[in-house]
Amino acid sequence: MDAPKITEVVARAVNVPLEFPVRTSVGIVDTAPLVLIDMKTDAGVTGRSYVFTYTPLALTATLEMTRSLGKLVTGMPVAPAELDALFCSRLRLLGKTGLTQMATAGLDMAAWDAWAQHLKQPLAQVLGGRIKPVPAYDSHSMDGIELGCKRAEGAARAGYGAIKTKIGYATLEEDIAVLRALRKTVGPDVRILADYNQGLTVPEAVRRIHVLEAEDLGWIEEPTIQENLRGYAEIRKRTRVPVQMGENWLSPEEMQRALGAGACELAMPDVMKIGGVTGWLKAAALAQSYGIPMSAHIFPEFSAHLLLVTPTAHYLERMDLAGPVLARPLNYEKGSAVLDDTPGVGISWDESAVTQYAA
Ligand code: SMN
Ligand code: MG
Repeated sequence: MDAPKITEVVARAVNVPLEFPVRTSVGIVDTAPLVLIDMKTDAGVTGRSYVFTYTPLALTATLEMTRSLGKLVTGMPVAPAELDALFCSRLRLLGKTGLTQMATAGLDMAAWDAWAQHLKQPLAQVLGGRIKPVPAYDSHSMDGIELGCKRAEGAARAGYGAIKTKIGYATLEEDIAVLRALRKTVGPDVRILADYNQGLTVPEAVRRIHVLEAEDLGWIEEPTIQENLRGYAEIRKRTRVPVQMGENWLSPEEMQRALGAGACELAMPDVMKIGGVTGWLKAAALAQSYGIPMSAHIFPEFSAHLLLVTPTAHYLERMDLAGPVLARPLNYEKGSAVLDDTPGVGISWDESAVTQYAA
């Protein structure tokens, strides 16, 4: 079966409101700046994906990078491996990282979606998996006690087996107060995960995590600056809460360096930053070879499919960034993402919302 040809790539910028701002110890994400990608083909299918730029400051540049690379691949077959080879060669001198990595990943995801639609199968099935529920944790923010407990209560009632909160308050005492209030709300059977978003120095991370060993946490995420692999190994040596990281790895090679340095017990690549579906598959093989449980960072629509073919699959992160512009937001039941037999990934846009939130 010949691969369809890419006839046009349409990229549009939106800035989507968030039900809850993503408050972290190092900054707040108030809205979701997204580049929406439609990869049209001559087989009547259109691959769709989105890229999240974290700040509106990066939205225009990422949009234009996506459009330029979209023009480059127009006319090529929807063959993700060939597109990846072209991106790697054409971006060798500049570096396939940062915004160029995000733009190429968006195009990679759209290509995989188009290919799976063309095969009339869900993406997970094209990759050799079977459709089944994908366990998720409900991801919250640095919400303080009142809102934090309200969100935690809702998540427990909805059947989530785990929740994530963001900590790194001014004092360790405040971290502990929030964590204990959450524990009181959800009871002993719901896992509590904590995310420092790189906010601590290594000595402060060792000090705080040492005390948090008594709080029965599922993981401590990004305790310090994620490039400091030696620092992560130091924290792991001196504390006993599983260290989680990976959302900021900008390639499978970066992941390999972190795992090789013994930086973390757990991994959570981001399907955009790691290089799309193509990058994710390489990351999944790395996690397997190191025996590391692998979760996904945001992008739940693609990540749900990818975790079904990840040998050491751990958790999907439920954090809805694109929901307001999706015609059909991802479905969750009893704390798991529930996919159906829709071909591809099932992303399509609510065009009136896209117009409303156009950036
Ligand atoms: C996070 C930070 C910024 C935007 C989205 C998500 C966070 C996470 O680090 O792990 O959810
Ligand atoms: Mg995080």
